[in-house]
Order: sequence, then C-alpha cells, then structure tokens
Amino acid sequence: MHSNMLEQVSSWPSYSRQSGNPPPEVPPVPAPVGASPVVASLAPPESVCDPVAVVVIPSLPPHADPNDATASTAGTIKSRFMVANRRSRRTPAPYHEAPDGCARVPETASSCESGDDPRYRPGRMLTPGFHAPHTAIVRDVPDAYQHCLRSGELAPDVALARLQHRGYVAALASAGVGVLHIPADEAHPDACFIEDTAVILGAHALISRPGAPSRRGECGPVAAALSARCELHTMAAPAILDGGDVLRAGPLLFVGMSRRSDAAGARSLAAVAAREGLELRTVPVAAGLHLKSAVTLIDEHTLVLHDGAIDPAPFSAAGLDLLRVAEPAGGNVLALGRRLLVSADAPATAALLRSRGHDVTSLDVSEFHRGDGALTCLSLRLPPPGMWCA
Ligand code: CIR
Repeated sequence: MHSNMLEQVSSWPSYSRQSGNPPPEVPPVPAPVGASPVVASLAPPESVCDPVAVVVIPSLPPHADPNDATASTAGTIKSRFMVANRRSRRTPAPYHEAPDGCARVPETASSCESGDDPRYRPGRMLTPGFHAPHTAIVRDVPDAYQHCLRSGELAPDVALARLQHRGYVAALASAGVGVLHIPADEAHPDACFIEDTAVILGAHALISRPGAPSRRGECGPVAAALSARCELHTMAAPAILDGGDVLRAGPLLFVGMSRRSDAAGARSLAAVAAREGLELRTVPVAAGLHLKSAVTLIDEHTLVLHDGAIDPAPFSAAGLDLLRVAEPAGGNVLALGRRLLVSADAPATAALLRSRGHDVTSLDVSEFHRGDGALTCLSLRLPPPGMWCA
C-alpha cells in the first residue's frame, strides 16, 4: 500500500453519517446518465482498479456512491440508487455504434426518445458512466515551489499557494471525493502539479515521462501510490507526455501535441488506451502549456474552451458540445461529477456556467496560475469502479 508515502487528509469533516449530522455542504445526488452508474458502483467488476482499497471517506459503506454524502446507511444509499434507477427509466438509452466506434443518439430518435433533454439530441455522442472521482491524489506544495517553471515574471507566494491548496482539497472533500496526499518534495518545485505525472484509464495507469526534464523525478512516488490501485505502464525515452495534455471524453482521448507531449508519447498512451477500449486523437497545441490549459470537460459531452486558444474542430467533429469562453482561466474547469470547480480568475465563466444550471464553486488558485497551472493540474483522479471521470 505504500502507506508511508500517503497521508489521509487530516481535515476530514467531523460529521458522522451514523450520527445523522449532515455534512457542511451536501452535494446533489448526481442525475443518472445513460447506463446506470449506480449499479456498477454496487457491484464493481473485479478487474477495475479498486479505490475501495484506499477508502478515505469515513463511514461510507463499500461501493457506495461517493457523491452521496447524505446517505447514512447502505440501505439508505441503495434506496436512493433505486430512486435514481426509477428516474433513469424516463431517460432513453439510445446507444448505437457509430462508424468511429463512439455511441451516438440515433439520427432517427423520436421526440419521445429524446424528450426535452438536449443531452439526447440526435447525433450527439453518448458517454455513459461519467461520474465524480472516487479519490483524488494531491501532492503538497514545497518551499521550492517559488522556483517552479513559469512563463511569467512573478514568482508564486508559497504560503498563499499552500492556503489555496488547502481550499482545493476542501472543495474536493466537500464534493464527496476522498483525498490522498503525497508529501511535498523539495527537490521538485513543480510536483504539486501532479496531474502531469500519470494518466489513469480505468484499471490501467500510464506513468508519464514529463516533457520538462526537471519534472521526471516526480513520477516515482506517484507510481508507488498508484501501484496498489492500477496496473502500471511506463513510457520509454525519448517519448514525452504530460497528463495535462490528455483530455478524456467518454470513449475518446484527445492528446495535445504541445511542447511537453509528442507523437511517441501519444503512441505510448494509445497502447494503454486500447486496453480500455479507448480511441486516441491528437490535437495541436500551438499556444499555451497544455491542451487542458485551454479546454476541459464540464459534463459527459460538453467542453469549455478558451476561445481562440485551440482549434475546436476535432471536438465538434467528435459530436461533443462546446462552450466558448473569453477568459483564459475559464478554459480549465474541474468537473467533479455535476459540481464544477472554476478559477476565481474566470468570474464571467463561472457566471455563465451558473446561468446554464451548473453547480459552480469558484476557487482562488492565483498562485498556481503564476506557475502556469490551474485546477485540473493539482490532482490525479480515480473514478469509481467501472466509471470514468474528468
Ligand atoms: C510546468 O511548467 O510544468 C508547471 N509549472 C505547470 C504545470 C501545469 N500542469 C498542468 O497544467 N497540468
């Protein structure tokens, strides 16, 4: 388990589900999407990496929906699942295999099948199983963070960065996500941007070979933490890949060809992705650090994209919906199931998302923007068994 390297978050909410005290913030029960995720949650396939081995949500029954912070017993959770399943009967599950292997709502779907829900408009790509992460692995901020790689002149304020990191961890926990910490590493100023060190795909994880040579030593403790949970794969030099360049949308993986990730890195990832039945598509990243610096998932088939930063064509061609935003920091949103974390540097994006009915939490991560990072970079996220997450 390498438990010496990992510490559970010390600030778990003190409420107890048995006591009946509600948590400080109660996330909504996620709406069912496509195939019922809750059934898979109750009966996880054995081959899937097992986040239950790292149970970090006190008092939550095994295989319970980590989004369901209001449930007090397995029975309560189960009955909620049944409610969710009953609701899902109203929602059509009109999958079919498109020529590119992606399931789409049939062009012939009747209004009865598609209802009023725009998620089921004909031709739209369907991506069942999208869920909040079960667990997020974060890496603490070292004093050396002031020497992180950055394009701007202003060095980050380490004390403020640590405060903001705590806020980030609290936001994850408040969304029902379990958090594991890997201690800071003074030899690696950028190690808090842990997303770049691995790509987790179901039962498999590719330990990356980061594009920046100074970051390659960050991967060891991450591999140790993941080894108990996933089958690990590595990349051979000279291939390079940063996790920040990998964007999953259901059965598709978009990989940014950036200064940090190359075609050989994409091929290494494609080999692992194939084991999970995922298809990989490369996308040029002409400006900015990573693909996900500019475009991220906000629900199972919608991306938010910093307008002008990246060509939207590959995403539209895949049947995904795009929400274009003008704020650079608005392109990196972290979707925790239905809850969205949005940078406080992108207030118009947050307002737009709220106006569209999203559950938005704004977080100040200014000191991570100074290090050319954003919200997704600060964690590696493991979905519940059989699911996928942003
Ligand atoms: C770097 O240049 O590698 C770090 N200072 C920032 C990495 C940000 N990571 C990410 O967007 N996934």
